[in-house]
Amino acid sequence: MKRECCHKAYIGIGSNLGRRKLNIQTALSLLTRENTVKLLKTSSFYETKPVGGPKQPGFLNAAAIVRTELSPKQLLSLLKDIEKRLGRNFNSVRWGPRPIDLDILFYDKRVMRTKDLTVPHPQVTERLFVLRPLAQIAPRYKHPNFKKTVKKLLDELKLRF
Ligand code: A4P
Ligand code: MG
Repeated sequence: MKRECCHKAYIGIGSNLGRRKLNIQTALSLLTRENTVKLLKTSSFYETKPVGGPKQPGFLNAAAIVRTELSPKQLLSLLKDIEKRLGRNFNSVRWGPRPIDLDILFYDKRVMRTKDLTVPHPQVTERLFVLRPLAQIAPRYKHPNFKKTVKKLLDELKLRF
């Protein structure tokens, strides 16, 4: 019998190099080619201005919800693998341009911090380019630290800009 699984992960997606829409679509199809990951929901693609880092092209941002049997660490390793396949240069400057960026925003209600992985993603509450697409697909998800929904975090962040 097929094992019913298990965890829900919320993925933040960004691209500002090359064929951005195609990069995101390819990343999503590579992600779900694994039978350990099932795509539940994908947001629209949002045109956004670069935040931080060097002068760089505009981004396309999106978010996705997946169901997975992978642990957070295994999922991160799969995301890094997909970034590598899409030509991401891991030696470039922090917050620099990239064909694809895949972040674990949330994983169930898990709160964790290791050398390589912090969940929830530490910048979630500060990034309109993350919260807008996420609020489209998971408005009622409650941030496990702040105890506020994604919709509320987005509304509060909008007031600061
Ligand atoms: N890492 C730790 N926690 C996580 C997590 N929850 N998910 C570690 C993914 N990775 C995590 O991350 C660097 C290392 O952080 C990883 O190797 C992993 O071990 P990264 O995603 O490769 O690097 P990054 O994207 O430069 O850093 P970070 O902190 O994810 O920053 P952001 O928030 O992704 O900022 N402007 C617009 N408009 N749109 C964007 O998408 N993105 C950035 C990058 C800057 N400006 C942008 C955008
Ligand atoms: Mg990132």
